[in-house]
Amino acid sequence: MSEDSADNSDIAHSGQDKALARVAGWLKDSRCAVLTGAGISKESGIPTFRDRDKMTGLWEKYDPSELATPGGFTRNPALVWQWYDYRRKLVAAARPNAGHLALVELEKYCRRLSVITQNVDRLHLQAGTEKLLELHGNILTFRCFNRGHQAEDVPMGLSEPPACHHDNCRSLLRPNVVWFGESLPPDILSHAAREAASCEVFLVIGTSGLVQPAASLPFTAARAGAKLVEINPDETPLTEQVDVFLKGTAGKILPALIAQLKTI
Ligand code: BV8
Repeated sequence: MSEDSADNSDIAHSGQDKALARVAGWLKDSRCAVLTGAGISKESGIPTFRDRDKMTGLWEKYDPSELATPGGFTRNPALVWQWYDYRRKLVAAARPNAGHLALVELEKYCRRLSVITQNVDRLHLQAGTEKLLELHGNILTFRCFNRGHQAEDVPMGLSEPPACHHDNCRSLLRPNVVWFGESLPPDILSHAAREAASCEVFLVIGTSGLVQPAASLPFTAARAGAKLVEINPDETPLTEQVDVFLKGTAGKILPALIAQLKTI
C-alpha cells in the first residue's frame, strides 16, 4: 500500500495536509513528469471511458475499444465517424478545468515539468501547457485512412466520413487519434519514456492505468528512482505501488498542491 494517502474529503485535516505538504516538498524545484488520463477532463464535462452512464446509447451499446480500432472503422465507417463526431462536439464545448490550470501553474514551481497525456481533447494545450506529449493524438484534426493526407476544416455533424480531397485520393477521413492495435508515434513515445526515466517526481492523474504502453510509464519512472504520486478519486491497479495516493478529483487536489507550494 502507498506509504501515505490523502482523502479528498479530509483535505482539511492534518492527515491530508501532511500528504499534500510531503508531495509539495518533493515537487519544489524538481524535474517532474505527469501522466494524465480521461479523469482530468471529466470536470470539463467530458465523460471518461468508464463513465458509460453519462454517454449516449452509442457509448453504452458499443465497447469503445471496438469503435476505436481500424477494423471497427473499416467495418462501419459511418458508426465510428458519428461516435467521434459526438465526442468532438463535447470537446468543442469543453474548457480547461481547475486541474488543467493548476498543472500550468505547477510549471512555475518545478525545475522542469512535462505533461504526457493519453487524452485526445487538447484541453492541456488550451490551458497553456507548453511541454505536452499527446500519446494518442487528438480528436480535433483529421487525416485520410489510406495515405495519411491531413485534412483541414472538416465540418461537424456529418453522418459519415467525407472523402479525402488530396489529388483524387478519395480515401475516407478519420480522426488523428491512435486506435487500439495501432502503434503510438515512436518519437512521442520515446520522448515520454525519456521524461519518465529522468524525472524525480512522476504524477499519475485521472487514469485507470489499463492501456499500454502508456500504463508502463509510471513503472519506468519508479525504476529510475522517481517518487510516484497518484491523484484519483478511486483506487487503481497502480495505487498499491505508489509512494503517495492522493484520493480525490484533479480539480481539487491539484489546486491544493499549488496552495501548499505557495507556502514553501
Ligand atoms: C499498441 C485514442 C503496439 C482513441 C486510446 C491486442 C491487440 C492489439 C493491441 C493490444 C492487444 N492487447 C493489448 C494491446 C495493447 C493495447 C491495450 O493496451 N489494450 C488494453 C485495452 C489492454 N494498446 C494498444 O493497442 C496501443 N497500441 O500497443 O501498439 C501494437 C500494435 C499492433 C498490435 C499489438 C500491439 C494503442 C492504445 C491507444 C488506444 N487509444 N485513445 C480514442 O480516444 O478514441 S486509449 C483511450 O482509452 C485513452 O486514450 C486512454 O488511454 C484509455 C482510457 O483510459 P483512461 O484515460 O485511464 O480513462 P478511464 O476512463 O479508463 O479512467 C478514468 C480514470 O479517471 C479512472 O481511474 C477514474 O477513477 C478517474 N477519475 C474520474 N473522475 C476523475 C478522475 N480522476 C481525477 N479527477 C477526476 N475528476
